[in-house]
This record gives sequence, structure tokens and C-alpha cells, in this order.
Amino acid sequence: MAYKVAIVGATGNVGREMLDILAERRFPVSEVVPLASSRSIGVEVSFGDKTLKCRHLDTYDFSDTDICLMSAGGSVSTQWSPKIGAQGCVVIDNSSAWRMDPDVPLIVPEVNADAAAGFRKKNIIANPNCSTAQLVVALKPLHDKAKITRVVVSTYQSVSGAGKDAMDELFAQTRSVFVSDPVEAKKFPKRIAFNLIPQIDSFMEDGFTKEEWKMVAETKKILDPKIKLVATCVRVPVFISHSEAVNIEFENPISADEARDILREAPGVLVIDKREPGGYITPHEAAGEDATYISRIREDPTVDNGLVLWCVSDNLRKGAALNAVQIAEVLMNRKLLTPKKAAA
Ligand code: 11C
Repeated sequence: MAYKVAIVGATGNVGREMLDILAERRFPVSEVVPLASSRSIGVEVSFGDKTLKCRHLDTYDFSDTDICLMSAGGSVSTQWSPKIGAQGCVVIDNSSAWRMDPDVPLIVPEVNADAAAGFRKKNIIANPNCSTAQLVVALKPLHDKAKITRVVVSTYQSVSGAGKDAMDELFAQTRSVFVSDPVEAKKFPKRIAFNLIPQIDSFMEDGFTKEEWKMVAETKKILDPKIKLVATCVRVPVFISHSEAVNIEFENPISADEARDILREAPGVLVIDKREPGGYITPHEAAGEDATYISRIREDPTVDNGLVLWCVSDNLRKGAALNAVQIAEVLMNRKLLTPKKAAA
């Protein structure tokens, strides 16, 4: 049994990771079709040891394709996902376009895989924002044990979250600083090299940014609507992996030792927590890895039942491409989707 899979946005940061992860995890494919906008037609991408040429999204017929992994931004997804879904191809979408739609499941397989079964209304499943995905993987096992009431999270997000141009901007600005050239900021509102920027996405009326709002709304949809969450999202001059300092308040008591033991057993989590110099994870070490890493687990002495921890994950993998492929695996393993060729 093998699935025909299309990747929309195959030349982007996340699209390329999707191709790599499908190959690495040996997801059973009968064919993989990279799709892109007109400016990337014919561009070559790698899939395992094969080289594939991008085809045009506008002229592709999805009727014999089983799964579409979509990473082409909100406006492409808004326009295309319903059309693709109507052709019987399940869209797993990485944009924010469908996440809050009540008829679209928003899935992190380690947390709420059961909700994936609700995809048939629109044939669309949403992938969360990268900073939410790693957070809920860390929170879920602790919530099951001691019931989380409130979370305060500060993020340290890498530039790859803003795309390839943003990575190029960090590189170019860093070089300019070294050779004393003028530093140009195009993609980011201020210089990012040797700096940090307390704004990700646009501002909302209440003073929070959309990135901060997404962390609140998506955590509630995926994990528990009763959890109160407040976020401050910051861009840092790191290429890959988002880091988060997380303060968690619980209804019931939970010690740092208990939390460490629970997290060690939790799916998708790796604990690196030695109370000594270097006994924790950094974004550089998490890049290219699949796990959500947890370090610096300690009790918060300022509240009744509180913990503080440090959470790091590769935003292009668990935060995007890996999570999307894991959703496809849920559809396959739970027999929620039969390949069209097998069904014919
Ligand atoms: C960033 N988290 O780091 C964003 C990128 O809603 O999927 C992903 C935005 C999203 O800039």
C-alpha cells in the first residue's frame, strides 16, 4: 500500500524538509510530485537519492493524488486547499489559514492524534505554528499528571521561521558588520545580526503580536481550552531551532523530579537536564533533530504549584515538516485513508 503525495511549496525551507523527512521515515509513496508557483517550475529538488523537477500547481490534477503536504503560505492555502480537498486529496496544511476552522482538525500527533479522524468535512488537516508544536509536546504529559492552569512563555525564535530570505538576511547582515559595510534590514523591521527583535508577525489591537496570539489560540484548540497562556515572542540571530522559556502553573502539586521522570517517558521528548555548565540543550544542537528537547526543569518558588523549564526544537522539523509527515502517518496507521489506487 503506497500513497501518491504532492508537496506544494517544495522549493521552500519547509517543503525541502518535507521531502527529506518523507524519505528518511520511508513513508510508503507510489509517487512524490513537487509543486510550485510559476517562478519555480523546473527547479530541481531532492527526494532520497532521486532528483525531481517541480511542476506547476495551477495545472496539476489532484484527482489521483492521496495526500497534499502544503507549505506555500496562507493565501495559496486559502485559495487551493478547498479545491484540492474537493478532489478527494487530503491536504495537510502548514499555514495559519485553516487552524481555527472548527471543521479542520489542528493536530500534533503526540498530543491529539484522535482528533485527526475529523478531517473529512473539508479534507483539510492543519499543522500548528512551530512555536506551538514544541510547546504542546512538552505540556501534554505534565497536563495529564497535574492539570495545567496557566502558562507564561517567552520564545527565542530562529530566523528560518521567517523563510529563506530571512536566513539570507541574517547571513548578509553578519557579514556586513564584520566588513564594516552598511547593514540593510529588508525582511525584518530592525537589524537582526548581533541583535534581537521583540516582534514576530504583525501587531494586533491589544498590543500582542499575531505570533503570540497563535500560541494562545492553538494551545487551547490542541490541548485544553481552559489553559490560560500569555506569550512574548522574540526573534533571535539563530538560523534554526526555536527555544522557549516556559513557566507553568498547575492545579495539583508536581515536583521537578516527577516532571523530569514524566517527560523522559513522553513521546517526542528528550530530556537533557544536568545541573552543571553545558548540561542543557541549545538551538544549535537541536537543529536537524526530531525531538522536542527539555532542559532546566525546576520548581517555581513564587507560586503554589509551578515549574519552569527550557524547551528547544528544530522549527522546520517538529515545528513544520516532521509534524506534517507524522499526521500523514496517523492517517495511514489508523486506516483513516486508503490510497486511491488500492481502493480502485
Ligand atoms: C516564525 N512561527 O517563526 C513563525 C513561522 O503560522 O506557521 C510560522 C508561522 C505560522 O516566524
